[in-house]
Amino acid sequence: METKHIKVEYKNRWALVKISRPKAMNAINSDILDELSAVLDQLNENDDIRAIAFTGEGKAFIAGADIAEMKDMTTIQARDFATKGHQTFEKIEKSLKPTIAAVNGYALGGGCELALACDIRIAGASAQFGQPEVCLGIIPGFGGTQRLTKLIGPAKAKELLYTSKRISAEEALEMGLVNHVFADDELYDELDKLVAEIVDKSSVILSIAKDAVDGGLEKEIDDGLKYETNLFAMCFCTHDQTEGMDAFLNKREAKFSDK
Ligand code: CO8
Repeated sequence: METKHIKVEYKNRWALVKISRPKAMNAINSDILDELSAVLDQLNENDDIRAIAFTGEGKAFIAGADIAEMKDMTTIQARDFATKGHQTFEKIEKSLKPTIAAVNGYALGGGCELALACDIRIAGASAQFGQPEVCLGIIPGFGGTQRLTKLIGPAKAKELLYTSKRISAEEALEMGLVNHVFADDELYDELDKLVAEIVDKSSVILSIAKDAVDGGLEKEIDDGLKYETNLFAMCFCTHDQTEGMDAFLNKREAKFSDK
């Protein structure tokens, strides 16, 4: 599929999705959402791709949704735009593959929200995060009020929303918004290293682990533990459980077949 603003780099068993509209700081418009959605469908169905990472072209990760496109929206158009954003970001959140945001610059509004839909976030030292929507007379519409709150708690999320302030990568690290901060020129090497540690595992077992964590977030602890128990038991109907344990006991490298 031809895409104008989404570039996909195929790496060794994983894909790097680059949002590429640098003249507008990679601001997300409807066309970008359509392209991203189609690219995610392809990657999610591709068995050779075992993890998906996201980054931005130039000095921004994504500086938010396109303000010029939103300015004159009707209520219905705004609802449709937000719904399209949710449907697209859910393809990231609910992907069976691990997802990683490599935040290389501004991750504001919808950009921060795209990073929040990923499993893991890493950032370059000069990256900046924020939810500046109230300055524009709106609130986050691509999941920011929900996912940010779950990740860093309601008090910190509200402070970011109410003040609209931009925070540094180091502050984001302290808040638990990102997993790691690296020097800007080391971000992609560190991404390579991180993904390499993930893609050599069994993709079927990784998807079960992701399901256990995400499914448990919605549950009380007792129900969450039952959910984990069932998923744990399900691992024992996979070939990769037999292979992983046999490899350990015979002191050899496991060769997972994703079955
Ligand atoms: N939308 C449209 N254009 C943008 C955006 C954006 N979000 N961000 C930057 N641009 C454009 C600028 O207008 C400018 O265009 P031009 O060259 O034609 O004048 C170009 O990108 C370069 O930007 P700047 O000159 O401003 O570059 P600076 O380096 O001075 O500043 C910033 C970079 C700090 C990133 C600054 O551009 C900025 O503050 N951008 C806006 C950030 C923002 O408010 N983001 C939140 C947007 S709202 C949102 O994301 C809501 C999501 C949910 C929507 C739900 C649907 C209803």
